[in-house]
Amino acid sequence: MLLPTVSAWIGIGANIGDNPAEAVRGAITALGKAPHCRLQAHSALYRTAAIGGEPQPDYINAVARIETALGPALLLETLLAIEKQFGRVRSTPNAPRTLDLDLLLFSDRQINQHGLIVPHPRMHERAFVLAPLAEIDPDLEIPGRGIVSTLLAAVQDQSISTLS
Ligand code: PH2
Ligand code: MG
Ligand code: MG
Repeated sequence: MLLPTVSAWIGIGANIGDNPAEAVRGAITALGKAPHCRLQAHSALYRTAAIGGEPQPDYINAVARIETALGPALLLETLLAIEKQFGRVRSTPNAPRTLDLDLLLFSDRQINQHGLIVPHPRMHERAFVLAPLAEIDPDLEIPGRGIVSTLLAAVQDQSISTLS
């Protein structure tokens, strides 16, 4: 049976563990293999200074776009399950993590239910999200916030670089 699908954008981050870049690459692969999900596009990997929390190692960040037949709640469960596979232990907000998968955007929908807020409430001010997102979808509109490439121009002071 053919199910209706939408595009969803996932923010990927890791800054502790044996090899954070491998975790990010593994997460991109895992997203493409998840039930009712297909990988459409992904950015390069970026090295980014950690924002918030205790002093901690730089992050490796990337963004992926998937096509999914899941609703937002089931997609969020899928993301949490992949985080767990990669050894994620939940502690405090902004603590270092082996893998963080954030549901950034779900189609063009604005959602605020059961602890899930979409668009992600801080994505529009974070270069570690906007730069990889601009690589795959520069003209995308973040509902209520603006166009990705315009928002990226406003955060050029945040230091990030692509992984060589
Ligand atoms: N994630 C956070 C907090 N700070 N900083 C960077 N550079 N990259 C992240 O992915 C990140 C962060 C909370 O999830
Ligand atoms: Mg996060
Ligand atoms: Mg998260």
